[in-house]
Amino acid sequence: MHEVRIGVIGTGVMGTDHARKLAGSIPGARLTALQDFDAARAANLARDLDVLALPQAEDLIAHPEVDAVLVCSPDGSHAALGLQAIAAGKPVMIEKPLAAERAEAEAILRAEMAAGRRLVQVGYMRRFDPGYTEMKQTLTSGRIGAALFLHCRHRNAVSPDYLTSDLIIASTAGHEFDAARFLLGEEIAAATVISPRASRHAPERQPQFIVLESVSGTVVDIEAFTDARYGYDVQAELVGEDGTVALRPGPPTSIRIQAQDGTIVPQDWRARFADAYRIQFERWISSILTGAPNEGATAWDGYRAMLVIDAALAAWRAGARVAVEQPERPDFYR
Ligand code: ISE
Repeated sequence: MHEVRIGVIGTGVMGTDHARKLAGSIPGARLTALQDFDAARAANLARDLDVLALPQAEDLIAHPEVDAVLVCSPDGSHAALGLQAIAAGKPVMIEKPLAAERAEAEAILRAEMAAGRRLVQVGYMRRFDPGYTEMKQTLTSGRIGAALFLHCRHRNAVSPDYLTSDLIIASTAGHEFDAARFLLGEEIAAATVISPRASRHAPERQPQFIVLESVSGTVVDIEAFTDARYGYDVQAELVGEDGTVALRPGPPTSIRIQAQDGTIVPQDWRARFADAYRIQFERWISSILTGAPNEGATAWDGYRAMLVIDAALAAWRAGARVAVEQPERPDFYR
């Protein structure tokens, strides 16, 4: 195989952005098909990109011109589509989260192990962001000593009405849970959550402040604030015994204008993580072509992130510290 023919399920904001990337600029990738529950939306994009628009997700997964599947449909459909792709023996990248329910995630693990090869990658794209990658390398090199604190901030400019206080933990902060596991290279042992007052700009939901403890004793604090107005702002700082390493997400230029000196803040994640998404696809395609594994989140990583989400939700509801379940990692995922 010298190219991978990709079908994208879900042509909303992320699916459209991904489809455009896969249609043009990823070596070895060829976009061949799209599907969305809104058939007209899929057909419009398909016409624009000169690819097939298929009526049902099942048709796309089974289509002979689709070698690999990208799932960008609503969260509730992720697991069922992932299972269908595994049954068809096709590699599948599932936008986060892996599944909406824990039992569904466990069904994916079982199906993938029964298939006998790694077919699933979860779209936790920060693992490919040059900043996060360098932070991890710095920690691993030993230069800053053992990690004591990881400070994370996740701010969105605006958010949709359906985003509730619990979804800020389950969906928004899910990225931070995976990033913490990735950066620290270990599991999360416990979660505690404190919620400040709601912002007057979004009175129906509360921002969240989540404290995680890693198994070896690093404390991770996460501010998840989805109505920050001024822009999309993701920050992280690792504090070690001998020094710190932090993201520097700013653009390469600064602007002085009308008595102000500063940089432009992106309005959403597509611009901020454009490199991460591109590298994620490049590595995914090359690992399908060569069979070599990559740094991407496996189904196991997606499952472990869900266990942290479950503990954080329970901690929030109970107003107490909740331990994260620690199932044993199957050999298949070692
Ligand atoms: C959104 O749901 C995402 O999936 C993005 O990747 C994330 O960075 C953003 O903050 C979320 O709201």
